[in-house]
Amino acid sequence: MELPAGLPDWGMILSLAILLSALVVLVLRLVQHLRAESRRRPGSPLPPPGGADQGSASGMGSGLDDPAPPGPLSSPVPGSAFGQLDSVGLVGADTAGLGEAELAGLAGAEPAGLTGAESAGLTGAESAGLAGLEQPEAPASRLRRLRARLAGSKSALGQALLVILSRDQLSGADWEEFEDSLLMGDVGLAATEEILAATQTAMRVEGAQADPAATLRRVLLAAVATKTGRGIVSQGLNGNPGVILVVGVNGSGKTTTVGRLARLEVAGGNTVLLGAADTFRAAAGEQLSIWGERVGVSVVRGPEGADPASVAFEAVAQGIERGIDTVIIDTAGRLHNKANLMAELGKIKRVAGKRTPITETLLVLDATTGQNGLAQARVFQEVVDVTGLVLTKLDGTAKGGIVIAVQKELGVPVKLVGLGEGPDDLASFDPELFVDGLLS
Ligand SMILES: Nc1nc2c(ncn2[C@@H]2O[C@H](COP(=O)(O)OP(=O)(O)O)[C@@H](O)[C@H]2O)c(=O)[nH]1
Ligand SMILES: [Mg+2]
Repeated sequence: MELPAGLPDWGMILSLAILLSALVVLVLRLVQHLRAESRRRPGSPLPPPGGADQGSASGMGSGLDDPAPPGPLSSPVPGSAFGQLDSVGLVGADTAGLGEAELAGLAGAEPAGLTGAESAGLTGAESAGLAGLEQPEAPASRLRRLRARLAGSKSALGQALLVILSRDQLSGADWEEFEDSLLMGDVGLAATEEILAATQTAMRVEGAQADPAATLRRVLLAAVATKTGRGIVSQGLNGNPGVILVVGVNGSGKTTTVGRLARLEVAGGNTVLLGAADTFRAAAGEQLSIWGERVGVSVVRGPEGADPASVAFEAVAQGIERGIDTVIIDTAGRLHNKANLMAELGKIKRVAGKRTPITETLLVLDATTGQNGLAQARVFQEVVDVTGLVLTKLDGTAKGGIVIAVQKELGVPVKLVGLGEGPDDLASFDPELFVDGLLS
């Protein structure tokens, strides 16, 4: 009688099965390990050169060294890879689901042994583009450059004040002229009265020994001082990203500021994600994507006409899931009427702050619009709780007084200033540098 043909085979099949399951366990372990690694990587980029504290306190204060490349490379996906998220009407579960799916795709790609740009999910052409990433100017170097520019610009306001104060005997007419100069320099009524009174007192006390330039410097510095700090809060708590909401009227320089701020953060060693919540013009999202692409920063966009609040929500959700340091949200600046603005911005702020608090609401003001800009600023301050001001186009005005007026009016510090058209012409506002610039 023949042995049943299956018998010796069973032994072999058993050993094979044991061998196979051992292999499967080994492979699973390996994949698990690689996934853990891949998750850790986007979440914890190289520490900012200046230390986390410095980095969070102020964009300018951090990273005095050359910007390291972690920003671009640890930004998990390039702008184009998820640039056109369909965010219409997505809130809550839907939006979160989208992020997870994307993440899963990412995690799956890494264990395949890809490195660097490839592991971030880049295609060939895109990784070629990475090589051409711009290195944003380091904070210390741009401060030096901006100081030179500010000092070089002849200030009508400062010069006018100095000329008057240098006269021998100051008459009532001279003081009136002094007052008029301040008003014409956009200093605003309240601050003008204070500066006038303080200067008169100082000149009286110092008498013949008075040094007009030194006195004026002291008085102006006091007028520019604010109680609250000027650092940008760009990091969140509990490992969540800092969320910066950027608001202001059309043309004030919001999108430019978002792009420049992204560069500043990247230069400080932070990872950044941008949210294009100006969905009214397709060009607005495109403009932001170009800023992002130049420094390897991703942009979350929605189709034209999408609900801006859901784009903002999605950007924050993506920021949390990807372990990004700072999410910066650009908004539209339609100022048809206050009720409209209030409804729209209020909603964006509420929805964007659902997952993690908004750490900074920056109001962007065009310095060349003078008192007009001030009126707009008041409306925005009523609608959203502004935590800092960005004065753009200071290079375009000789009336630096707007800095003093707007701070006094809103009780909020000027945190950043735009001093030119270049991509890195944005710097922390430095009161001493500013006053010296006025008086030089
Ligand atoms: N000279 C100068 N131009 C600026 C500055 N900031 C922004 N701009 C210009 O202002 C215009 C409007 O800027 P944009 O960011 O599109 O304004 P938005 O409508 O508020 O987003 C653009 O042409 C910018 O180049 C600045 O600091 N100086
Ligand atoms: Mg814009």
